[in-house]
Amino acid sequence: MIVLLKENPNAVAVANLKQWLNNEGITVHVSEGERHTILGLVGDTSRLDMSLIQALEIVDDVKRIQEPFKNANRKFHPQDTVIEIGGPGLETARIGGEHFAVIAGPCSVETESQICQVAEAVKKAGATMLRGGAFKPRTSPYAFQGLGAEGIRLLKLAREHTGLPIVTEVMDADQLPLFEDVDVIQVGARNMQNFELLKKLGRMDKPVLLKRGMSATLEELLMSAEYIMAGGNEKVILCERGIRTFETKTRNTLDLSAVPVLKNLSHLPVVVDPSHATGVSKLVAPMSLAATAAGADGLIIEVHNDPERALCDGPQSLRPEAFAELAEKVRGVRAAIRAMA
Ligand SMILES: [Mn+2]
Repeated sequence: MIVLLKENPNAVAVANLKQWLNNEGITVHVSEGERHTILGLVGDTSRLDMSLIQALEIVDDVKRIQEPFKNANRKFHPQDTVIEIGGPGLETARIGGEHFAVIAGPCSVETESQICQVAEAVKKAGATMLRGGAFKPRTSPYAFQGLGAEGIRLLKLAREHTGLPIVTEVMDADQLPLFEDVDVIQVGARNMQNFELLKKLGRMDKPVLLKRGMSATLEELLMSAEYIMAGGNEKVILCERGIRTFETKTRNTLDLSAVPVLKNLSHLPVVVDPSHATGVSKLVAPMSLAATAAGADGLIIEVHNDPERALCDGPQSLRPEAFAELAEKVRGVRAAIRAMA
């Protein structure tokens, strides 16, 4: 971090600032120019509040050289993080590094036969985890809100049948006791900056799939990951799910450049959600293949056995047959990329 001081700053105030920084464990290098003095801050500046320094009378400008996130930063952890999901009696799913995860299932859990049928079908097609919403954050309060605790019970039943680890979304910290036995807890786009929830997840020993908020920058997404990691939980999976732009032909705009940008900045695995990004089932396959080629560590795809009658997100859901075809092509893209490496 670099602090540019105003001309002729008050010497006592400068000394106080240097003393305060030293107390924070920061070494200060001073370089005096003809008119301006620059302080170079060396050490872990991720815990410093830039705005506090900026607000000082003697300070003209503050610039960060290093990103404000530390735990999620690749600079301090060059190797890709590999997260292992599953446990006794379950298939082991790995994500990150060489491991690619395919997470598939319906937008919401509706009935026992629905979730079990979809689970069997996606497993057969090569999915490594089962997704399904029990608590649904819907835009309208009059839309189907999910089965709640019963939905989680049905997901566990489908897990028992197939051995697939389950991924489902928490909407409120009060619901967390119900998620004790869930394999991956999803934080939805609307909750990406629910910092109290993130802090609680940080104290759990459980993988978290963190979705990017619809108008969040990548740095904000990484800062939210940092909230979880700062509490000691390092098992964070980042998810690009489309951002809000002026385009209306797709539900959101899939920001594919997020994949290489995040992978450069962070060691955490990155998955892409082409279903919510596009909102159109026909666009799911091409964007899944593009995301795979762009270096994603996994995909999360909505699959429904009867999309016309789905209670949520039918228009963007793939039928099991289409999903199986896509899963095969994804393996093809991965093989082609490995062959080029
Ligand atoms: Mn959905």
